[in-house]
Amino acid sequence: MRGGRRMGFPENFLWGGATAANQYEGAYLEDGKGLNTADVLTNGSHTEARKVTWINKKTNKKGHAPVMWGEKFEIPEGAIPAVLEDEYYPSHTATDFYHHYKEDIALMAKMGFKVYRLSINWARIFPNGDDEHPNELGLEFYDKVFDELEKYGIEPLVTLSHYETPLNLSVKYGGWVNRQLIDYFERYSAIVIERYHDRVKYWLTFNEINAMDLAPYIAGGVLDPTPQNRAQAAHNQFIASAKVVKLAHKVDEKIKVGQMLAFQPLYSYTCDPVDQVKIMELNQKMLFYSDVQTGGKYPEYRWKQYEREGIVLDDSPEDYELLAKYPADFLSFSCYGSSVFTTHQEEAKSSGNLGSNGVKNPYLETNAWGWTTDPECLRIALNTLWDRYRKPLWIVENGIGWADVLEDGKVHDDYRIKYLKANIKSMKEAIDIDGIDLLGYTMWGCIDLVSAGTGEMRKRYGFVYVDRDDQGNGTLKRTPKDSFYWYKEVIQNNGSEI
Ligand code: BGP
Repeated sequence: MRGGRRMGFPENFLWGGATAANQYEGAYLEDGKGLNTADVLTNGSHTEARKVTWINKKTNKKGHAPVMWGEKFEIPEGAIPAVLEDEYYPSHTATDFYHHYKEDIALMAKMGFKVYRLSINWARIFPNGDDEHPNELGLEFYDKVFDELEKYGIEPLVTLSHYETPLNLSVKYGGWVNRQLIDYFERYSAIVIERYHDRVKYWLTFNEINAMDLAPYIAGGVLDPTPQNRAQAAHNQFIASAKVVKLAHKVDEKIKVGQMLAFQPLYSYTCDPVDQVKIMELNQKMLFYSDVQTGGKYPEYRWKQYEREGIVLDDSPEDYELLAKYPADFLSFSCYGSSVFTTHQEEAKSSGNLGSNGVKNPYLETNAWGWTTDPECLRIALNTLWDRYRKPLWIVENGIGWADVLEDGKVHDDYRIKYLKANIKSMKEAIDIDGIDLLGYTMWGCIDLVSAGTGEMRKRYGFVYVDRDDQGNGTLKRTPKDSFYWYKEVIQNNGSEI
């Protein structure tokens, strides 16, 4: 007998928030931590890209290279990414979770979090990535974090690498393009999974693995991001992921290892079939990553692309056996809004719908960084992924960046509440109308942290305001925003009043 009247979020639905070590912890060299790739990224702005700083040790020449678009990323020969004096690096202090973890976790508990997504900073555990032994002080920090979470009954969801390749692996090996990184990642993962498996059931391997297309340095420390190298780096991360699934299941069969994909619905500006085909191809570009990591197999369209472009992978038959045998247990993703595409740029321009961020959607509002609030995007994302893989899904990032203002000890972020209401309603529909198996929802940047894309502090996502500005000034004092109290109620009534 099927049917009945069970509507709304499942009883054990995992409500919570998400952060990343490099954007939140600070303490960038404390207790033996090494540098990771994010530690040499400068502060940008929404008009100027973030840059990686470099130095040529022989000539002592220093400089900056933009990092977002692979093709433009250029570091002169002989130079290596490095920390420069007289340069401000937002991740070095971030919002200092390292020294505020007790206070912050207490705030999460106050909101009623069931889950907290955090990343382990790989370079805290293996400062150079290829060290012989792990750094015990780094491991002890996460012992304390998990103790604190346990105290409040908050389930951790741990990302093994959230744009956090140890810098040495980038400088010495060229980043993920080198197959040796598979072994180093496996060793690191084994150490933390063995140590924490009793307390951490849910793991993710690489944050937004498809960022390899857009930002190969950020995604994998790749210093020479040719199409060939990006394809190889992605392949190496797939193999590393499969190896981690294998080892995690061996350590503890209760463990679930998920994939993490950056998902964005893409709409056509026109009804020209040419635009629809282009969008289909752009979607293939994004879903290739989940076809392999969650689906367990390279899709034909990708092999055809490699044939056309003359890309040849350094691989082996065992690689493909591993991929097929150890796909991700669940598929998690980030989704902030949607975007629009057309080949008819002139048409969009003449109707006033072409902006600096590309084609604008006249039906949607945007924030100061041009990101849309799309009340349907989560339902669309969830259906697309569910239809394709039929594996449990998890929204691990969603939220709105805003230059919040603290006035008289308060932040009135009604725009954030409005955004979240629309998005939570959309995921509720995916459960109620479409019957999708959704494990949880972790709002991005639940306590203010540094922006990954721009390095700004000004672009805030949190339920909690942190007193810190773009020059690194501020007391780091934490102040709950209006959305803090609102989210607390959402969790309390399990989303039933959205
Ligand atoms: C995702 C990243 C996060 C995060 C978020 C918001 O791509 O996984 O690390 O920061 O986007 O982006 P931004 O910080 O650029 O506003």
